[in-house]
Amino acid sequence: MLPDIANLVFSLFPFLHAYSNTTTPPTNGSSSPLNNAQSPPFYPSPWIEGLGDWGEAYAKAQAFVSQLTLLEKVNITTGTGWESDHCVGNVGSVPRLGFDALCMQDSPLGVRFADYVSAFPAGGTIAAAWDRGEWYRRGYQMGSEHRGKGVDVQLGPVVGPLGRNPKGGKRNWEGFSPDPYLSGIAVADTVRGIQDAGVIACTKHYIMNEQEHFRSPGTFEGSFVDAISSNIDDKTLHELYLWPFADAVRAGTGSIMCSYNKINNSQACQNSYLQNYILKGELGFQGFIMSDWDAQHSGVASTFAGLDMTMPGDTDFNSGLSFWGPNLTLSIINGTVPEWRVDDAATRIMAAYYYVGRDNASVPVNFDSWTRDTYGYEHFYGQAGYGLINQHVDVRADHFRSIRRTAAMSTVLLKNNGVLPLKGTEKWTAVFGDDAGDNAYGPNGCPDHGCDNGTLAMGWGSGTADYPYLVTPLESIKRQVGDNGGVITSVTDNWAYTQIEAMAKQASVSIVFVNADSGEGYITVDGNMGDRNNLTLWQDGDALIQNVSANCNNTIVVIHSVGPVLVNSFYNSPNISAILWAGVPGQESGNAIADILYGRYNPGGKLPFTIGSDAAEYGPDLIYEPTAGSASPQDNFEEGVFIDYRAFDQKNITPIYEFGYGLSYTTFSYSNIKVTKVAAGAYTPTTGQTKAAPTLGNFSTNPSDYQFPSDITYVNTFIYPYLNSTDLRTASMDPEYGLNYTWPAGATDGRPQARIAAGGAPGGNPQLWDVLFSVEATITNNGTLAGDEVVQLYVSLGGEDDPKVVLRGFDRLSIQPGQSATFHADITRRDISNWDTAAQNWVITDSAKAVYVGASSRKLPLTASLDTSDYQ
Ligand SMILES: *[C@@H]1O[C@H](CO)[C@@H](O)[C@H](O)[C@H]1NC(C)=O
Ligand SMILES: *[C@@H]1O[C@H](CO)[C@@H](O)[C@H](O)[C@H]1NC(C)=O
Ligand SMILES: *[C@@H]1O[C@H](CO)[C@@H](O)[C@H](O)[C@H]1NC(C)=O
Ligand SMILES: *[C@@H]1O[C@H](CO)[C@@H](O)[C@H](O)[C@H]1NC(C)=O
Ligand SMILES: *[C@@H]1O[C@H](CO)[C@@H](O)[C@H](O)[C@H]1NC(C)=O
Ligand SMILES: *[C@@H]1O[C@H](CO)[C@@H](O)[C@H](O)[C@H]1NC(C)=O
Ligand SMILES: *[C@@H]1O[C@H](CO)[C@@H](O)[C@H](O)[C@H]1NC(C)=O
Ligand SMILES: *[C@@H]1O[C@H](CO)[C@@H](O)[C@H](O)[C@H]1NC(C)=O
Ligand SMILES: *[C@@H]1O[C@H](CO)[C@@H](O)[C@H](O)[C@H]1NC(C)=O
Ligand SMILES: CC(=O)N[C@H]1CO[C@H](CO)[C@@H](O)[C@@H]1O
Repeated sequence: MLPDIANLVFSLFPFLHAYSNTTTPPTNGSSSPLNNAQSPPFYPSPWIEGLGDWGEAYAKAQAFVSQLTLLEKVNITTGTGWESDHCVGNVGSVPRLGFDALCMQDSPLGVRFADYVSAFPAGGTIAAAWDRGEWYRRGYQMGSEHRGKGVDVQLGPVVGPLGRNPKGGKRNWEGFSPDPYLSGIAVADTVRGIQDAGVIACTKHYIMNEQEHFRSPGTFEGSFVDAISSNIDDKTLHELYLWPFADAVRAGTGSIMCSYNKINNSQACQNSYLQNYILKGELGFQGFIMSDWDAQHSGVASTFAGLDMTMPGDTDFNSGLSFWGPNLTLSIINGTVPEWRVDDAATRIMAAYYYVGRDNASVPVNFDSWTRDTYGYEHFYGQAGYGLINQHVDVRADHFRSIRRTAAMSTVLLKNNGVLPLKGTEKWTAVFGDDAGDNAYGPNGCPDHGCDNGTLAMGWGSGTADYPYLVTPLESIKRQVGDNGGVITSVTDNWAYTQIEAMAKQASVSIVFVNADSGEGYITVDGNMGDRNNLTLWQDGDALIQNVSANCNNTIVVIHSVGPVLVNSFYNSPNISAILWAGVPGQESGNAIADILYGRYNPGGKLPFTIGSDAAEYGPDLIYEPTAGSASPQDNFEEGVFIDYRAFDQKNITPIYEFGYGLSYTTFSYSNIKVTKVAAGAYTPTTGQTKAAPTLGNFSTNPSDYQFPSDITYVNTFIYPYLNSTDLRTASMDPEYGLNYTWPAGATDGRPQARIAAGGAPGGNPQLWDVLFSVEATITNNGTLAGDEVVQLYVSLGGEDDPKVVLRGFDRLSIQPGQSATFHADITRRDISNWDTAAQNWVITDSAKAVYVGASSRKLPLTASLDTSDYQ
């Protein structure tokens, strides 16, 4: 692992326009202007001020941190090392004040490494529900489960990756949607839900961690390859990838995790431009930045670049060494880092703690991540402190009910020739596919779910939780048919051709389950190193569908997948009577799909991504091989804002199923669009200065005050804040100790700093959320069944560089047959602004703008122009 000193190097140069002013025209590979892009320096790291509704939490945090000694401050910012304590991440405690060590725990869909917890639908699945209430409720329930286990910080939700390329591995299904607006609403509601339950949300991974290959420095085919660099221009950063993070910050996310990759060739966790300028400056983020596990690559450089908490704390897993811990103590007492910076880090952590009310919600940690045994070592890796470590507390409450409902609400009906809903009176029901049944190893039989056996209800990697049970489609359908006295048989071996053919010929209805999986890069499944190698179905799914449908003219296909899959081979076959996309729906999978198939729940989900007919249609491929001539693979985001439906629209490619598409068992008609202009003031850039950085208390510079206390039992490889020697160089164990006296200009400057025009409050300039237009339309259920319609509002920003349309509003309406409902959406200033790279602010351009309302990104029957003349 090489220390990345990009920030220091850049401080030697004037402010580089690495985040270029213009959208770069697509070019090939190394000739791209983005190739080897550099990230400009920005210092000092902004300190928390209590902006927005953070005032009270800030005051409490400051009062708490003011009581702390330097060692105690270092303790709460530094992780204690991998597998050193109960949770996947733990910092030190403050025993003197009775303050327990904070516990950070995966994952974005439930409590990882624990029993008696729920396995919720993944983010990329519930995005398809397009339902704010469900997102909030899921967040609240996940937060409650974490709280019940003693977790302080839930490591979720995910909006990085956004999903630039659907082949991108684990993090795509953990996140919501490649559309930034949809992701932004989903992340904000999830954050509010988690934090209303009294647990700190950690929105991650900041930023542009769009693929698994090369995300961290490592060995590839025998040679060292440095972490991949996502190279991006300023406009694309703001209009696409940063957008949902701004929503998360505005919703009050208590923490944000910096990612493994580099951005413009500077490691995310020490990228001063993205952490100091963009996140803490422009977005006014008041919480703390935590590193992804081992994503910290330097000590002082990351401290100056805005990192507030290092996870899991050690340089490499179980090295017993840390870039912080003793090194952070040293960097303060040797005068390199000003005290206000560590005070700020500690205050941000404590402010998040008070902001979500953990002072009233906290229970002691009652589980252990590293074993399910009831008794064991408190410090697993160091094998110290034997005792009761797993109390097996059941935290699930009745969450299974909403898990089932949300999974049904997230199911997207892609095709239906009238066969659905099934009556339950079908003479012979045949179920096919490995994806219909159980995993022979059990639902949690593959570590971190790193296999594709049995029905797929979550991807693999750290973003998972153990199932309390997994209801398979086969068992739910069997129960349904059995209750009706019907006949049901199944073949779950996809390669049992003879049996498949024989059974399909008999069946009055065949239901075929197929899937496609992805996950985190440390596990390879079927040759897929986290990222998918292709967009086709796994387990020979296309052949299975072909073998069944060739013999049965009433074949229903159900797809469980982490994202788009290619359906070319079967979607328009006349024998395929219906197609459903069910995502990765969590523990109630079978019940939810049976609810849809048998009409107990009328499907209303819509695709949160595009289904094309070729992987290349989505834009640049993932990088699967190192880039010649660069230590870091150079991933140039040349396509700008044109990903997913924006790319299909730009290139005039007709997708098979477009973004926002989804059918119901009823039908809806759209009429009467009405646009009302709302009086709003002019947009005023934020001006003025911050206060000076507060310094909370003082510290001794005498090394003997920081030595290991004689009464502490040293736990092997545990990271402490103490020094092992009174000689500072010896204590640092760093051969380069004291070598670099020139740190970035301004890094130690605690004087008042100029505010940023586009900033001013959490999320950015508050006037960006001024409502400029309100839009209404009438939606009529002209069918015969009650149903939900996800009504979508798109805006055309009108510029040459702009996508044809961008999503800017939606609502999921339940409408009775023959009835109408009024769709209402507000259009904010932000919704119709573009990022102006020269002004470094949002502007409403003079291009003609229009609003569209309809059922998908390509079915937009209603339109009106937006008169923005007063707002330019
Ligand atoms: C730091 O945290 C560790 C682990 O919780 C604890 O043993 C130690 O006493 C703490 N040190 C200080 C100075 O509070
Ligand atoms: C201090 O940090 C350096 C890297 O900057 C590392 O090599 C060294 O082991 C660390 N020292 C301790 C005591 O963890
Ligand atoms: C699990 O899946 C793998 C890969 O598809 C397959 O080779 C293996 O036989 C399956 N194991 C069981 C027990 O189903
Ligand atoms: C795509 O990947 C899956 C999973 O590894 C594999 O089963 C399938 O055969 C691959 N498809 C093609 C066309 O190579
Ligand atoms: C399927 O074929 C059967 C027998 O030819 C026919 O009765 C039935 O209507 C067909 N069903 C569909 C959905 O086309
Ligand atoms: C409902 O309205 C849609 C859109 O106008 C139309 O295509 C459809 O035919 C109507 N359905 C019925 C049953 O009238
Ligand atoms: C610090 O001292 C303890 C106790 O003497 C020792 O076990 C540990 O290995 C030392 N840590 C480092 C990083 O040298
Ligand atoms: C201060 O301590 C830090 C952390 O060990 C080290 O990187 C830096 O070189 C030291 N600076 C001086 C001036 O000794
Ligand atoms: C970008 O905009 C700034 C501020 O207007 C200007 O100074 C700079 O020259 C521009 N850079 C490029 C590459 O156009
Ligand atoms: C720890 C550290 O950042 N060391 C750097 C000090 O400066 C030299 C020369 O610029 C670099 O090579 C070291 O990596």
